[in-house]
Amino acid sequence: MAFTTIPGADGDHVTYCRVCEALCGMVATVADGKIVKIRPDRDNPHSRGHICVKGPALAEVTYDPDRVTTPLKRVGDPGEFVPVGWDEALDDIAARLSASVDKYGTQSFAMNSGNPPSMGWPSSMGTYLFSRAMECTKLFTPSSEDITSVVLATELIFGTHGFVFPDLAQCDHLLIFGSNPLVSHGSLLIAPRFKEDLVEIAERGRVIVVDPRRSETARKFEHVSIIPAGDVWLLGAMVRTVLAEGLADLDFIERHCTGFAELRAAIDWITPELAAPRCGIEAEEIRTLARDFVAAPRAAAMGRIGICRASYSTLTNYFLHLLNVVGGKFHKPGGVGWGHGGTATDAQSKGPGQARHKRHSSRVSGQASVWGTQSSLTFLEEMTTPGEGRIRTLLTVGANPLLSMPGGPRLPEGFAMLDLMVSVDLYMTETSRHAHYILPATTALEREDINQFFMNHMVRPFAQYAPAVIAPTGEARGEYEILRDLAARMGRADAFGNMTPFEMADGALQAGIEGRDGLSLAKLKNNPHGLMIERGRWAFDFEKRIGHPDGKIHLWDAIAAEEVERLRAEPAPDPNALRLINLRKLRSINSWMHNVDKLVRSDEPRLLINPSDAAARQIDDGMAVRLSSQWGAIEVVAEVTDEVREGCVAYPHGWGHRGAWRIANAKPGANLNEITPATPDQAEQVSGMSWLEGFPVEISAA
Ligand SMILES: Nc1nc2c(c(=O)[nH]1)N[C@H]1C(S)=C(S)[C@@H](COP(=O)(O)OP(=O)(O)OC[C@H]3O[C@@H](n4cnc5c(=O)[nH]c(N)nc54)[C@H](O)[C@@H]3O)O[C@H]1N2
Ligand SMILES: Nc1nc2c(c(=O)[nH]1)N[C@H]1C(S)=C(S)[C@@H](COP(=O)(O)OP(=O)(O)OC[C@H]3O[C@@H](n4cnc5c(=O)[nH]c(N)nc54)[C@H](O)[C@@H]3O)O[C@H]1N2
Ligand code: SF4
Ligand SMILES: [Mo]
Repeated sequence: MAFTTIPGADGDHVTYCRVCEALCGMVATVADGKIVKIRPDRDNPHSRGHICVKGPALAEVTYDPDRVTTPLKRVGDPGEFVPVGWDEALDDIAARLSASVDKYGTQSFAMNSGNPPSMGWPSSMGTYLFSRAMECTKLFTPSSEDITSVVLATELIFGTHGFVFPDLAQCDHLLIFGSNPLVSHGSLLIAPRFKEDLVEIAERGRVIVVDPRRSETARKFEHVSIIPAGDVWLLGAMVRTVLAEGLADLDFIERHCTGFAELRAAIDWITPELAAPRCGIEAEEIRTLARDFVAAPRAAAMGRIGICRASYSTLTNYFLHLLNVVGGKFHKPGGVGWGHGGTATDAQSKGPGQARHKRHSSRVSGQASVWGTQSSLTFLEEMTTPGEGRIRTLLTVGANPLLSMPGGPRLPEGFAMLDLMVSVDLYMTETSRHAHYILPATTALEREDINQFFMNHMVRPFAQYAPAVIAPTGEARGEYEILRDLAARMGRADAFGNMTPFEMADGALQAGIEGRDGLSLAKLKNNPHGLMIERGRWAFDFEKRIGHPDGKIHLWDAIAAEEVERLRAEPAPDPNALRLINLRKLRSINSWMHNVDKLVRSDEPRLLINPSDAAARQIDDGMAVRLSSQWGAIEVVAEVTDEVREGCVAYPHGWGHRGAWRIANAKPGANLNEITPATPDQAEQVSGMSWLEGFPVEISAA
């Protein structure tokens, strides 16, 4: 089959999706200059014909009549804009931003970059380099609702935050804590055919899913139901069982670890009997889970956001790593470990103190930045509290914090105080409608890209370059182009250097792993469906990847010790409390695809509630209910189902639209972040992580 690489030319174009981390291969058919069809790319050796409903829907987003396709300047209240030319917009922004930063210092400038731009290479490089150009010290990202706790826990143990993930290809006993890959398609580990991998693991052995909800993944495999946020107890007691029953891999520990005796002494009190009522799993079952895990020769334990956003999420992730390490599953086939050798990205992540880096504490609450990004819970206070360093200018790039951040609905109080707010986005969203300028970005189908940034956390490494399928709609431009131009107009383009993002990527590809991959940009361009890369995942010397100066894995650490003491003082949970957990659906991605009719037509956000909790509150299926917490109240529709356990309710975020979206605004549903804990004192203090799983809520008939 012949393909064309000329943007907008009629015929078939090979590309890949950038909606989620699976990066599935797709083929887009263009006729009369327009995308008329998107189908899975069966010749993509990585995703091998897998896509989900959201990939093709990128075409609907691209041609959405509600999309912003020309720079907009605000002329009145939020939402009142007129079109302007690029030069006029960029010149005015550059002049105002420069004047403000000259007067108030770079600490008065903040950036908020969101999830979609991080899925692409030029878009993420553009955002990163602009933050460097501006010497930005106030960077807000979704990290504190997503990964900071993993980053910190990984660094405490390994001295590097290079992500550790399971070897799905060879594992035959997989424990999954708080992830639903059948819907999310995975995160911090890339396997577009995740479901197939799990099915094969289950055929060889077992897949066990620990989740308060009988999720799509839990339904298909073995489900262990847990009290929301109970994982710290379960994992602590599992590690303790491994130690107390003499199951630890002493040989590995002797050679590669420090802190074994301290760990043993410090967690001996976390007995399965103590943990059982706190996680809702019988003591004997906890022991069995631990014993079976250690006994399986090729076993791995993985976790994701379900265990990353509770009040002990750093310690939870710490225990998860410990389970793999002391259980003898680290850096071996079928176990867990780093990706395939070292890359430039790894070199940057190596070295203790990177993640813990508390360079930029909030000048108001003192909450520290972790991994270079601020806790979202400090965003509002940094805009509204007077004094030196108050945020006066703000750039958002592909972020919608009004819907995606705890306390988001209150952000307009801060936005109203800004001298300048600029949003680079596809839409006039709940957030960007408050900006002084909206600068229209291209969609993934309108820009060339390369996936090299993701290669190192692929279960099977794979490289692909894709040209743009079509030329940008209207006057839309890529993030890299926009931000480089803006920096140049401010005389700050030095940070962008002389190389294009693709020249940089080419250099990294050619360097490969010790020059062994034999890749280059030219080679990828000649292989449009992408290339699998042969690298022995366990062939490299993992000790070289450990960042601690002593070259050892640290089983014990001062921060972990403090967190264990804090846990010890934790009062027993209120058995009558109703706790909320978050929900992701296949047809939805965070807040931004709800304007695609074919995705949302049959999808409405519902509050899942167990029949016994519903009966106790006289709530029927389909009833409008008031869902409230200490931080706010929203009205939602209940769905009575035993999919969630007693004492647990689930609702998705990213709804309650009030932007300039005709379809999304008309959908029912409320903004979950109206009721999530929203002040800095509610963050997990060591990591700044928001408390999104397992916080107490009340429900009554509306
Ligand atoms: N369709 C779709 N795919 C997506 C996204 C999306 O919005 N829609 N978002 C993307 C993004 S940004 C990310 S970060 C990834 C996330 O990828 P995942 O981490 O796989 O996210 P979820 O699908 O939300 O799965 C989390 C699971 O944790 C469970 N859980 C909640 N609380 C707890 C708890 O206290 N303990 C335990 N053990 N489990 C708990 C939930 O019930 C849920 O089943 O998904 C990505 N993929
Ligand atoms: N309560 C609660 N809150 C959560 C979560 C949760 O589970 N529960 N999940 C958290 C997680 S894991 C994440 S990652 C965040 C997501 O948080 P955000 O990234 O802030 O939110 P998104 O909904 O992904 O919004 C992305 C914005 O980017 C725009 N956009 C889409 N594509 C592009 C593009 O190619 N270029 C540009 N410039 N803009 C684009 C969209 O129009 C939208 O305005 O939400 C977090 N918030
Ligand atoms: S799973 Fe769906 S959203 Fe994710 S990359 Fe593949 S097609 Fe895109
Ligand atoms: Mo995320």
